Amino acid sequence: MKSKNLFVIAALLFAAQVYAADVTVDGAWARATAPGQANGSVGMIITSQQDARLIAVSSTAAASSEIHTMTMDNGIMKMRQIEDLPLPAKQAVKLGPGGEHLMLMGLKKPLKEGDSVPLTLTVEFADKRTEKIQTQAQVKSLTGGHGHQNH
Ligand SMILES: [Cu+2]
Repeated sequence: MKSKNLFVIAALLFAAQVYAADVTVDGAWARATAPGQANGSVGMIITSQQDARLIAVSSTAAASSEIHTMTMDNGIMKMRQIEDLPLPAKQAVKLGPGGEHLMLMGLKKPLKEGDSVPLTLTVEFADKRTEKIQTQAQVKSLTGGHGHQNH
């Protein structure tokens, strides 16, 4: 009886790993913030093996997290929240400055180079099944310490 239970657990773990491989997140990073800066932006590369959408993001480092896109408005780049982000099958979707990105709203403390920020992404597949993916964003300073941060 005991070994049968173990087998069931092993089978469940195996199934969980198969699902987890549906979506991979690579190179998640967050931009270091200046003191007093309330929000931080996050980039990464998401690859889903089947058609899916990123529908939510959360982080314990911020009061709330949003999916953003950049649009041109009278020649000025503006950020706008979007409800979801399509993840076409087997396509690497790159998030980062200048395009779609994730936004940490209401940071609990400034993001410092070398820190890592925990993130939970929620992805919904075409069959309505959802999956949560945990990742850590490495905080990087893109400006070489000059502090030109206009995000
Ligand atoms: Cu943004």
